Amino acid sequence: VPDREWWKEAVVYQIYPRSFNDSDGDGVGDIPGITEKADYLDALGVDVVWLCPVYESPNADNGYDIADYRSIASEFGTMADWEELLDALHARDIRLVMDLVVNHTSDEHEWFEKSRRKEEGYEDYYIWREGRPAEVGETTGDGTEGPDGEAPPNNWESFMGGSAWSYDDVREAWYLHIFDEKQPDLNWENPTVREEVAEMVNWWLEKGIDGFRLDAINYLSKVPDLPDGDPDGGPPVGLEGFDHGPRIHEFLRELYDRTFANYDAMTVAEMSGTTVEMAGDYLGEDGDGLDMIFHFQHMELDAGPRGRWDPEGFGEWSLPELKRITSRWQGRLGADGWNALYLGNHDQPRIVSRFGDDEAYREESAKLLATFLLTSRGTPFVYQGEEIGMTNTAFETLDDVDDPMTVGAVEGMLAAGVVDSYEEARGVVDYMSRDHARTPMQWTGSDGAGFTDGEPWLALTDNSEEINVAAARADEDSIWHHYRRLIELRHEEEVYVYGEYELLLPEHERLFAYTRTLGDERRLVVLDWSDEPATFETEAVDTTGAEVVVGNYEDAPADPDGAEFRPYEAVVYRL
Ligand code: TEU
Repeated sequence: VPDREWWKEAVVYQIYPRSFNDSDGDGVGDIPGITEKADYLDALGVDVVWLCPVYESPNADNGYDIADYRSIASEFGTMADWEELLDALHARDIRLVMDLVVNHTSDEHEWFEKSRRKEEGYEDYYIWREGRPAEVGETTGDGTEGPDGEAPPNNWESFMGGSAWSYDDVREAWYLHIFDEKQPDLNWENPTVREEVAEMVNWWLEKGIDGFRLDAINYLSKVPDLPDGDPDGGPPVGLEGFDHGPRIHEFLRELYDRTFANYDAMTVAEMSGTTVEMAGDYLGEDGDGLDMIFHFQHMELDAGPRGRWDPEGFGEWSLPELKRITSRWQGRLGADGWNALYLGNHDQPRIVSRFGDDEAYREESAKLLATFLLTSRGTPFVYQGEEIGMTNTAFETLDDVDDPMTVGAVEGMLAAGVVDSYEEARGVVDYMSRDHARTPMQWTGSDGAGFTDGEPWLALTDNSEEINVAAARADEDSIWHHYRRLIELRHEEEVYVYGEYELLLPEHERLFAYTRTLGDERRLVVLDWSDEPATFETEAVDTTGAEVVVGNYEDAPADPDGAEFRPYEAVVYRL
């Protein structure tokens, strides 16, 4: 058994506060709304809540553009409301993990206000540069119009589309923003910035929180001199200039030593572009002290050749490839290092629409995904709504989309002539938009889905009459109860947490099967991850005397060996 830690044994539930529960009828979820649902979280059995940003923000990116790290956005409530939430969760033995967004701030943060005015001590809080002379006919993209004849300092692009630079009229210089223009990147080369961040982190830890999820943290360190990126690189162009940059380990280790090292706090670092080979340098005492990483390899499986927003070639993925990716992480991180397990979050499509079948096999496939998530080795993260099998929605026009990344991607494709109309981009939007995960939580079948008495800030998915928490809790066979049972199982039996993982049938096109072993305890998980039957046959395990622990159909095959599994059937056996 690897070192026991509370966060290894925990199941985390992610809350996107805007869309969780609105207590005051303004159409926006809020903190008292979450507190009202503390018993709900307790009934589901989760151990930790990861709360997406609730800090003061102009909401250019729904709170990921922070104007004040130490205050609560008034639309979400007050600091007193937040303290009440913390108490309500702790009273139920549920811990609270906050979001740490320190690659950038809002342009409305006072640091930026001071920096753009070059106030003493703040000049270098952000990444300011002079423009370069524009070439004849050069287009510089949206939001980058500087003075005549001036182009941005380099060719880097933003994740939100267009140039990663905007011109600031006050300072008369360009600032870097790898996300929205209202999200200027902090200058981590500046030691004062690093001190300020550490102080803020400690301020929250002192308030009694239980950890942080570190947002986009792989981008902190930029290559000195900010050279032009490979025009065919990325997306976005310039990625190699700031992804896992030269001083990233130094910055993270320093932050750890100043903060997390002194608390019993869990950390999970969001890091796209991380391979399992890189993980060791970030994780644990031998690395930068981080506990877990959200890698993105399984999120990239179904993108088109030109990345996430490629309007062509998206949506296809292969099960053997998914097995290769997850098994690499399962195999490497266990005794040393630890996995963060997730299939969806607030930036990704709904998991049942993406990796399952949200029509004919919605119930079965949602339960299969739950089984996979909750019986793999690592700490599972359940995203709000996943536990009732919430689905993707549809975006008829670009006006129906709120997410700046989706909008930026479409506008970028229109500007570059990759598509000629929204219609041509709609396929990838309906498949990939971050807004799928952001539609309000469906609590009941009534108007407003029990989310709000007012007008929801983002349109509900049109299936809340059928898919909602009230209905799911009333039905013992529901997806919700399946999650609840699997979470309970993880709490009761250590083999699901600490057991060794072994993949079976790596090349099988339909079946995903693996064992978990701890001492004499052994479990076999068989998933038919397809809409057709499949026969399980392997020499690798002896299934004599196997007992069904949990399945998603009535009458699971008693002996899996040679048995035919039905579409999206998912069974856990005790061997
Ligand atoms: O997301 C960052 C993120 O997803 C990128 O690091 C990723 O590499 C890119 O989107 C490629 O698809 C986090 C938050 O989760 C997100 O909601 C924010 O918009 C973003 O950071 C900026 O704070």
